[in-house]
Amino acid sequence: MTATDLLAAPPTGGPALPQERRIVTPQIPGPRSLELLERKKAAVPGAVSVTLPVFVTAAGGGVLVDVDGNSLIDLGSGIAVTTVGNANPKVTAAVAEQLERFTHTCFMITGYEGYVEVAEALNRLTPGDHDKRTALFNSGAEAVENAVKIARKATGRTAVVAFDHAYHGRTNLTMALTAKNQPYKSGFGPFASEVYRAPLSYPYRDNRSGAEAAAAAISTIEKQVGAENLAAILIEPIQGEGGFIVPAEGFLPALAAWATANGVVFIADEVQTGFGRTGAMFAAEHENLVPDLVVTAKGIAGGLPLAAVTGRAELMESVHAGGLGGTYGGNPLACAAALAAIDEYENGGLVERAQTLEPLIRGRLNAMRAADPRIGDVRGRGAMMAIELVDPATKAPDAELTQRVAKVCHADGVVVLTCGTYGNVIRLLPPLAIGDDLLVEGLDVLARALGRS
Ligand code: PLZ
Repeated sequence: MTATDLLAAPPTGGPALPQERRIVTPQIPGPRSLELLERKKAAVPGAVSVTLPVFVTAAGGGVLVDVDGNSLIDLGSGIAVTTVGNANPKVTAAVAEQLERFTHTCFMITGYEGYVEVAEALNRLTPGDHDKRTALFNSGAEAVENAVKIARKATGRTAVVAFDHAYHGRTNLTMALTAKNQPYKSGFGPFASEVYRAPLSYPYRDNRSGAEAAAAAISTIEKQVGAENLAAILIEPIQGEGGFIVPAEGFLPALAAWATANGVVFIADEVQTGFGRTGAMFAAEHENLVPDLVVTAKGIAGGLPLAAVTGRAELMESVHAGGLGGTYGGNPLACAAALAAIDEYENGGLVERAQTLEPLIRGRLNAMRAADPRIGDVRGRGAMMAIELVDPATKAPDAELTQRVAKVCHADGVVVLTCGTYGNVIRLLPPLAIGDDLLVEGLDVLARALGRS
């Protein structure tokens, strides 16, 4: 099939798409993508930048097919969103069915069952068997903002603590909560007040046990904020954009225990780590953590925009009637998608799939590390794994090498993403619908790319 044939009859997405890496143009991006890139440049501000400027026409399983007919291995899942697989057939069927019935009412005007069902599912699935409530929103950032609103209202306090390397979004409050200046914050201030930052546990760089790192964070909080002023501690159980940093064991439980003892709301931002990604339904489970509030988004609805705050009933009910909401929050199409996706996570073996992928990915990355000391660290959990690239002599972050490796992977038809405060981490977030062979091929391409960079 030529690229023109593919365009004449655009392939449908989902697992029916041939699961292969196929490069049919002399270079990626191919000519049609380049044409679209020119149109993008004239129509969309450069501030909305594109990592790999191919334009997608279909996707599913573990591949993205572009307008030139190239089929790329997807090791990014649109940043941990299409965990159930792109255009997952159960998700598309559920959305199509809902689409025929109604597309919107605004849940604040007239209700519908899908919203309540998603709330019930999240109340059941998030850690802890206490009484819970869930409110739905559109994006991770919006949900984080609402979690902070709820914590402030419930405690009557204003301060919020976030951590080094944190990423929580691009809205005004979440920019303040996000650590990294470029590209997220520079020139966009003034930022929301009453946001404070504490040191994280970063085992590769701080040589601290979880308990030591927690003691340092708690000391910073007590000395610089004061528990009596603190509404919430907000933390990603594994730092996502900040570099896939898995805190040392004991760090998170010690913080949570301190929060509980001091009447501080402990908020887990599971936007990137949630829904099977780390080999548990939620990453907090790896350390038996029961957060007061859990923020979810991304993987929740198989690609449709949906986010949630789930938490202790007494906190969630502390907010006055009408105090939470939004025109589109819990849109019926997104709820239908979420119910199908959640069914896949619960009953489709996807959490187990992430557990199976972990040793496969870790094994390959460790082998790469043994052969190349520029890989300073291999880390992550489940299908959320990464390598940190450094100068082997000094451990200095090597962002240029990271960019080169990513570019070679892209040119070879594998979508990998970078991250990290220092821009020196290559992260892997494959859809859990990817086949082993394709994943291994993608990892081989990554290994070759490193060898050539
Ligand atoms: N919390 C932990 O990872 C989104 C950001 C991509 P939204 N991460 C991807 C980019 O450059 O904008 C994220 C996250 C964590 C919150 C968010 C924000 O989620 O749905 O992008 O608002």
